[in-house]
Amino acid sequence: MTTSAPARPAGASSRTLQDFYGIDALYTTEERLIRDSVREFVRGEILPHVGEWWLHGTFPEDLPRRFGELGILGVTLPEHLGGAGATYTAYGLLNREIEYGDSGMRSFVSVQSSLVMYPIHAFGSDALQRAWLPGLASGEHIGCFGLTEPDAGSDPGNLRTRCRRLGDDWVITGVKRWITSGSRAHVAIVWARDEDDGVIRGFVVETEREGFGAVDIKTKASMRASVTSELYLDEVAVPDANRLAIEGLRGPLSCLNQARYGIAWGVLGAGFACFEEAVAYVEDRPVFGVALAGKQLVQASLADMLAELTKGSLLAYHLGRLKDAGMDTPARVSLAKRDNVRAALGVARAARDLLGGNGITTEYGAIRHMLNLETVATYEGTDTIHTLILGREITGHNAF
Ligand code: TGC
Ligand code: FAD
Repeated sequence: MTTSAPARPAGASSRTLQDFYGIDALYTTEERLIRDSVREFVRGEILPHVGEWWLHGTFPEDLPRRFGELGILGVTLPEHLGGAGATYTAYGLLNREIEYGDSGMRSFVSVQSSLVMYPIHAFGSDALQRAWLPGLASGEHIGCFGLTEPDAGSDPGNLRTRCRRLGDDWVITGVKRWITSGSRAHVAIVWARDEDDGVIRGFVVETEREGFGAVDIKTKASMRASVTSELYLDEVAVPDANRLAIEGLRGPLSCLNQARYGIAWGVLGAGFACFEEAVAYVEDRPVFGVALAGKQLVQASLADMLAELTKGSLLAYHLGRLKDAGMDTPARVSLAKRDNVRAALGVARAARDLLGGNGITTEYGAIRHMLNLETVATYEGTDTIHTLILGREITGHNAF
């Protein structure tokens, strides 16, 4: 009698695990096409290099134009302004695919699309839209969004950057900190307080203007493949035509709704990348004479990861459809941003653990994603801020 080794058990495919509840069938053909083209780009052009970029703190300078060629910058905007007139669900899907590669790459897309193109489209004059949107869509121009300051982060209502009217111009002075793409930007959306009436106003500021400077923050242990800068504005004069037609904190906060929505999708990509890496690793890693995958506690960890990511995917999908129908409230967006970041961060930490010592190297993605997600949990409203937004929604009491 001959004996042969038992057939290796076949687990579910990564395609099945990424779509455990069959959401794929609910996307339109166009949404699937956008998703698949971004998926191919990320797997072919980003994943092979991103570990090195991250380790060396390098942002791939050709990426903005490559994203522009893919047609994904400002994808929800009308075609005549460089967009694709795509749904917000498509925008969510492409964020998820990009963040499967790296949160820093997704950050670039979020800022360009949600925090720069969105306010120019929503609050800018026709002339500002024509001047900036096509170049931002093609990646020829890069934008940044300056809200946070050294002493005003979670509480942007306390920002100190000031503006004053001088004839046909406005003169802006102040410091912005933690600004994604800051030193690469051709244009900055800057939020400042009017010295006369205390109103917060937004401006489209060309970064070549006299008095504008940007210095990169080099000591990051997170988001290392993304550019983060401090902006200095020293009596920068811009024409009144560059002022956005929105007043008060609701101006910048309405931009944040767009970006937070994208993040709620994006982090699922990072989570799935870590989950798939862990599933593959435990299959091949022997411990105590058997594959790690055969251990009950390991399976429990994987089951928790799948459950969290599947629930997050359902949340993102439904929020996408609500947004496409104009029914996304800020509190709904806060819940999805908060909980999907929590889910992705939990998965990344658990995956890193399952990889043992290998899990601390950038030869694997888990620790890179895990450290990036620490930033994602902080920016666009910290976990605490979103908890307090939900608390206010539930009780009516403002507990900030
Ligand atoms: P509050 O009194 O609540 O509101 C002031 C005015 O704003 C309106 N509003 C909103 N409007 C639109 N969307 C929202 N989500 C809004 N939330 C509030 C509100 O109706 C009111 O309007 P009006 O006309 O009555 O004056 O303001 P508050 O000072 O109590 O602050 C509220 C709080 C804490 C929720 C807000 O300040 C906040 O969200 N803080 C977090 C700050 C934040 O998220 N910063 C992000 C900076 S940008 C960034 O991180 C980019 S990362 C990019 C990347 O790389 O991906
Ligand atoms: P703080 O506001 O000082 O918060 C510190 C701690 O206090 C946090 O734990 C917070 O949750 C907690 N806290 C705050 N308020 C309360 C409260 N009421 N009760 C209990 N706890 C509270 N900003 C931009 O404008 N543009 C950008 O492009 C941008 N990109 C970024 C990129 C990176 C890599 C990073 C790290 C940040 C970026 N930010 C950007 C800034 C980001 O939005 C802020 O860091 C964030 O809003 C938190 O502000 P803070 O860092 O000042 O922290």
